[in-house]
Amino acid sequence: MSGTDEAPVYGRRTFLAVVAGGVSALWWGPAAVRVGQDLLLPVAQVLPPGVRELLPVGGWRIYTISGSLPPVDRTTWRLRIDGLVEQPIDLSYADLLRLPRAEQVSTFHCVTGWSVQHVHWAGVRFADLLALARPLPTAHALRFESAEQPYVDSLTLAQAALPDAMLAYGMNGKPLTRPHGAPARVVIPDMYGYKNVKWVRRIELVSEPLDGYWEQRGYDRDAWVRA
Ligand SMILES: Nc1nc2c(c(=O)[nH]1)N[C@H]1C(S)=C(S)[C@@H](COP(=O)(O)O)O[C@H]1N2
Ligand SMILES: [Mo]
Repeated sequence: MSGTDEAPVYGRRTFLAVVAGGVSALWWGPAAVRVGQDLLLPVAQVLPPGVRELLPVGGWRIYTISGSLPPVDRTTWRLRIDGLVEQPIDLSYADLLRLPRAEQVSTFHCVTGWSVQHVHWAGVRFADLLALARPLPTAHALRFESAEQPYVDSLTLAQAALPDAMLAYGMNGKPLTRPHGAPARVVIPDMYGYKNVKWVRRIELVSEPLDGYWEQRGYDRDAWVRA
């Protein structure tokens, strides 16, 4: 089941629910819009243009599923890369910084309708990260596990190889902050925010992609940002 497949459900009834009480949750709440089930609705699809324009653009909203931020200690933090690999590894934060540094400026889109333009990210391309562990031929996807349980998501190896996908440890010239997922988070600007797992502590190589936290709640596994 996917949110878009169920488009009729997000008709007038949904719009009224959003307008009647959902808008403040949508702006400030961790789980965005709730309509009966736990669904983070694509607001652009739900709201008529006049209301859509009222949505804030240009500012981050900090999302958690637990309502609290995982503790961050860069001196003890480890990133585990395991699963279908020749060599499972544990990287320290210093190890991560020693890998080839990639930088990019990209736009971040949440499926609920807000975006942040010109975000400057610094981090490591997945190819450089995975080269250390050497994925087996049977590995076709990455499963990202957050320190915030049970938040997980996955990308195919091909998606992770996109030129602007990375594991980011820096944002706008500073180390990634705790609310944004320190020490490291997934960045994949071509997909909606929910694929951009924060507080990543484990990357498991798996044979096929699997449903992440929001996908188990109805969102598309391939979360390509609509033009
Ligand atoms: N661990 C974790 N990662 C997460 C989320 C979350 O709730 N927990 N929310 C996702 C969603 S829906 C979005 S839009 C972005 C928001 O990133 P930000 O909190 O840095 O603004 O984080 C994504 N990664
Ligand atoms: Mo989101």
